Amino acid sequence: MKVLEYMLKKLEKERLHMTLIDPDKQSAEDAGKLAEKAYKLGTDAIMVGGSTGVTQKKMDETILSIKKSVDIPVIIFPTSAAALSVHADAIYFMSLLNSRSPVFLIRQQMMAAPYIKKSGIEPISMGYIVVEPGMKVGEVGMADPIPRDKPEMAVGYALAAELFGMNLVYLEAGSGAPEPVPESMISAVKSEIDIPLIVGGGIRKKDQAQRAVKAGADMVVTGTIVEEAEDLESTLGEIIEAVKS
Ligand code: 1GP
Repeated sequence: MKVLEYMLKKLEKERLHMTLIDPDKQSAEDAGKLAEKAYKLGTDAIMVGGSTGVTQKKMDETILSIKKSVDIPVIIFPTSAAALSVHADAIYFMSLLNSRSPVFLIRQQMMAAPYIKKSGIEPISMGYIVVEPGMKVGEVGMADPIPRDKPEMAVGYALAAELFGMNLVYLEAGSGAPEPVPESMISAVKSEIDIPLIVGGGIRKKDQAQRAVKAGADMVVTGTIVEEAEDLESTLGEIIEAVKS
């Protein structure tokens, strides 16, 4: 089954949780161990990517190690066209819709497209929208982050993604954000679009995950909590439970 099909099928019954692993933050072997723990706790897919320091070698080694440890899709969350990997099941073929730079809107994609087509990795097209504070990805991606009190701007970008024919929309507060995407923005976007909505950035506690889902997130992404938590069972475990309940 294709990865998008797997997601859409699961979404008929429940909300999804995805675990983000940054290949620059630990060894490939440790990445495999983290992914295995998250998998056993019920995460639905592993995303691999980061804003800085991600090389092709790190991507390849990390993805191969994760693939050995889990039986769920491994999806590239790309930094640039220079660090992709044929070992993943799918790639978010994404455009940072509120970037000021054509590099992140379409040029990286222009460079990556021939490789993706040739490799046979499944592309899942996604409109990526960075919300304040945006953190590192906002800086690196030269975003004009959506102000937290301007949900209508997020709605406009999300609808544009849908009208472009994209498969998914991702509202991103940035990895390690002090506060997740505001619930009012999640619900405003969700009420206007018909494609699934991913929300991530700054979600560290079960009540934050619960509120995101209640506001309309179809899929919740957590990354930092997996890197930092000593006791993944009680932190990530509770978040996944909150997403599913
Ligand atoms: C980043 O949304 C993801 O792209 C995850 O953010 O690291 O804050 O969980 P955190």
